[in-house]
Amino acid sequence: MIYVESLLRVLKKNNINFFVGVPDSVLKSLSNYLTKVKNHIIASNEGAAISIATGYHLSKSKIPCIYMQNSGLGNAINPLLSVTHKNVYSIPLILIIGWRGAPGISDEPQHIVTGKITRQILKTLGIKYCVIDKKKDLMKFNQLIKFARLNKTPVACLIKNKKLTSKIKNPNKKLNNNLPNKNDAISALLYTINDKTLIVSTTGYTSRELNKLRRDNKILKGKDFYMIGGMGHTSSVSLGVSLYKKKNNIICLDGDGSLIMHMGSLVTNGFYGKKNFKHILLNNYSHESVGGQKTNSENVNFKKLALSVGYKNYSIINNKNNLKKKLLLFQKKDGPSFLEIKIKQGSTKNLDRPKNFLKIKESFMK
Ligand SMILES: Cc1ncc(C[n+]2csc(CCOP(=O)(O)OP(=O)(O)O)c2C)c(N)n1
Repeated sequence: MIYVESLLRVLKKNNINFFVGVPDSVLKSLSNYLTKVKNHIIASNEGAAISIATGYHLSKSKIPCIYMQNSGLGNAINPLLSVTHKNVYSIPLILIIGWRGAPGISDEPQHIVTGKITRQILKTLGIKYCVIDKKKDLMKFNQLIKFARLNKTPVACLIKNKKLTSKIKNPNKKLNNNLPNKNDAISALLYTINDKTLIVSTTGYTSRELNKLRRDNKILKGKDFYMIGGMGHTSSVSLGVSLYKKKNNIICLDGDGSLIMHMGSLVTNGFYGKKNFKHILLNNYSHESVGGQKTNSENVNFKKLALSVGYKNYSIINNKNNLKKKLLLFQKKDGPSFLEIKIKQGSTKNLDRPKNFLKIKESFMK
């Protein structure tokens, strides 16, 4: 086990005290600890995190630290190759990467794909790395930081699942009991859709809740496509489906963290979306699936945002009353439509995960 406190001590010793990243379940104790730290930014996506860190280096001449899940390397690759690389601007960065799907550790198929090649990706990017499994690995990490400083280049450490912990416990969250939770909202939705409804649901607990509710209640109306990966791309997949399935209502079931990750997609949805495009945002102001860290969505006026990029209407649900009625009404409106449902945190315990992806895809396509 590694304590966040020990990891941060190594960084502090090297005069590193600026942090930016995207939350991840493997690094949950790190990002939760950092909420108490002054120089800490939660970025919309991992490419933005690398870029904010680059800007920090340009202004302070100091080395920043970036944290992310290995699936976020996909978002980070562009600035890592075309801006910070040794042969381009040569920017020293310290990456802390949560290693989902590390070989030998059981994980979900989508994580196993990325986990298997994570070291290869880093090698291809020319990024030296170490794996931190035990306390003594922190010495290697320390050496790498010195290498980054000397050679003005990004370096990384990989941390496997359940290896990082902290002495500080997370505070209990205050819940607004007037709001529905994710389960309330999704089950109400399932009782209002028709046979032709196609739901595309976002990464994390939303897809898992939807999958479980379908199974437990044997709801056969409509079909789902679970975005178990590709965080932030749910509305784009929905748009793609909606353009050529004009007789079906397409419901994009999004999260605030996911929507913000690739918010530019809203512009495309607003421009190209047709009557059947229905975007539902389950807004709990947090990355609940990976530990409840802030998404900063409380600063977003989704009404102004959606209407300004071409959505035809915006509706809001901010209490538990008449959920089904409101959801039915929303689905009757001609889109592209946007519905914000304010929800409280709190998901069903021990949620299992969608399995058999090929069957899910085939059933959706039928
Ligand atoms: C590119 C990428 N970065 C990070 C993650 C880790 N991750 C999985 S779910 C999730 C949180 C999603 O937040 P939100 O959309 O608000 O939904 P909630 O968890 O609150 O239901 C994160 C950060 C990921 N899967 N992919």
